[in-house]
Amino acid sequence: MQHHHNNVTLSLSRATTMLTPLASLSILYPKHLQGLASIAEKAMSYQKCDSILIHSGAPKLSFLDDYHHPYKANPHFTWWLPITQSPHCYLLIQTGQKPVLFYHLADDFWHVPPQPPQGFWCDYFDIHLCADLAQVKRGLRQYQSTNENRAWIGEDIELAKELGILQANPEGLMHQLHYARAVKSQYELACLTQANVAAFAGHQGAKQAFMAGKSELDTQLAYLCAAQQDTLQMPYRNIVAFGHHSAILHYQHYDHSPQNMNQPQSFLIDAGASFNGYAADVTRCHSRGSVLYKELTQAMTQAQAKICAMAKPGVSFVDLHLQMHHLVLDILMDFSLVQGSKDELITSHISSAFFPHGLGHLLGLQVHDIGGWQQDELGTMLSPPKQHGFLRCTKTLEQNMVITIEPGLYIIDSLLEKWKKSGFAHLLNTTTIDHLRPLGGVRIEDNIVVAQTPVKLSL
Ligand SMILES: [Mn+2]
Repeated sequence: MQHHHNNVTLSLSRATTMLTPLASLSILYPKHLQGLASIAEKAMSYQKCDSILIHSGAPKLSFLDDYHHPYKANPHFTWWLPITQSPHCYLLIQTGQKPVLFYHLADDFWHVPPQPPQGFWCDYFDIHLCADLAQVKRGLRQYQSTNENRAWIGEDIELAKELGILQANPEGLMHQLHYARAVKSQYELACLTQANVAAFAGHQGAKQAFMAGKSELDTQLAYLCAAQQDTLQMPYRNIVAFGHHSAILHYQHYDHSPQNMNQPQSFLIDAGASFNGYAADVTRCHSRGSVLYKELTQAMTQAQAKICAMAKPGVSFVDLHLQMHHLVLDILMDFSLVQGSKDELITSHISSAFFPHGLGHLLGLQVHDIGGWQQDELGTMLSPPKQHGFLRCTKTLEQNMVITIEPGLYIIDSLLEKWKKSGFAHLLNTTTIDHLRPLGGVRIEDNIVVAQTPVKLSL
């Protein structure tokens, strides 16, 4: 097999200059808040409302149980405030007024009660401490804006009604806000950077554990230990996949059987971390004893880096996805996983059988940040091309959007079986495919800030 190992010169800057000390968050925050205020005012004037009440959310009970599902804060709430673990809070946003926080301080001897609010953000809010809904209702009456002209942002619509608010998550308002959320403030970039610092530590710990022969479960535990975050702080369930498991896109188990150190082994880890509600989402591949997997990982890493360097303002994410398919096809040919003329390989869309998911997505307060298909503030949606239905982002990139770039190449038998029935079976080289199968697949994922010189947040 002949592989390309030519060094690509990348105009991709490292995030090191952005590794802001935590103290600088307090310096960046006021400007972030100013930005949010003008976004909210514009959205309110569009919606013809004069205030928004944002609910933090609340944990949900398990069926027939007195145990709650893990609490996940409303991202619209954490957009304003770095409060991720205090449910039952309300945030009142009014045109031209200081934002008001109704902070839930319950008398609860079962749990560690939320602490009275403290931190760099406190000065920017009127804070009311509330033990129950009645106190929130009383508190709301002190403000000029009224329920008729108030919009609610939150999951619990019954609660909105109970508070007398009829406009729950109005579409026009939500479109405005979701469109704006794609472009990050400097404060948000600093939070995303910090999330990536924790994720990097985790990835290093996991790599060590894998190399030492630990199981998937022990490798996951090593990740958490090194990242110093617990499972509930993970923005999604980490994928820790050895061997053929790495070809299962959302592999959801942690096998506890130890590795056979006499066999070549591959390892795909898609694992993140969080900071102030912001998520890191990073995938790396490692291997022991397999030249094939190592070279495939190198080839995919180089191709992925080329695409990362193209994440500039004005570029269509769909184009990046399609360009990546060309690079995947080149790799498939280099590694003799496919055969036949390039023209026929292109027409057959064979790269989709090996790279069946999207190139990436918006990243922020949600791992898959909302609004990936949204083209304007009014909510015009653009679906991905028919062949590429799983693409989560069809936007034209703008300065300071944050995206993931995560191409993959896998041996997925169910897809190859379908392929064989398509009339293009002769394009597959089953010998090499059989060779790669036990090693699963490769995915490389980084977090990129869109800019003239794109910035890589993942380390
Ligand atoms: Mn991702």
